[in-house]
Amino acid sequence: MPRTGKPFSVRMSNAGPLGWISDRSGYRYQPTHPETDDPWPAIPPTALAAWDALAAFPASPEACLINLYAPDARMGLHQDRDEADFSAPVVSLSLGAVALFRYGGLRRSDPTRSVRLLPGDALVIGGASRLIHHGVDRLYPENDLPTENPLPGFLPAGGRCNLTLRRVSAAEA
Ligand SMILES: O=C(O)CCC(=O)C(=O)O
Ligand SMILES: [Mn+2]
Repeated sequence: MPRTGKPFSVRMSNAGPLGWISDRSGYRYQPTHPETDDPWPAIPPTALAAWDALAAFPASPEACLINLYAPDARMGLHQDRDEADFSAPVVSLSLGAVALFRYGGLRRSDPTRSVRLLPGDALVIGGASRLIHHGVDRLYPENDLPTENPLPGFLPAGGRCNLTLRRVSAAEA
């Protein structure tokens, strides 16, 4: 986390030309992994296909943030605003355990609602809602959905993986 250097409860990595990273000095997008300096791997074709089907945006995503939730991980209320172009949506894809997703308005103090995100759900955060506050309050690791672990060896039992596809730079005029 910026300033404190404390770890997030969610583990993160990226795919695509740019990846979102956070460290003591703040949040930013960069083309390489901060520890290995290697480029991020390519965005998986299935994720690109989801973007093409759902984003209604003429350019490809530049970043795919990979969030890995242990059963007790959560993500505090925040806005996705480190991107230069808010005309593109954020497309979010959920795998693994059910999550309680909270979303509100453009102001942090706006009232919020919650919805359960199931494995296979896609959520588009765009248009007038592109900058809404949102977060994940909890997982339901013992949910009774008849799903197998989609990422055995990678996703812990009862864990969740969320991918967010994003445009980072402003589209060329
Ligand atoms: O895990 C989720 O559903 C939300 C992830 C998120 O808001 C983010 O990565 O910015
Ligand atoms: Mn977010």
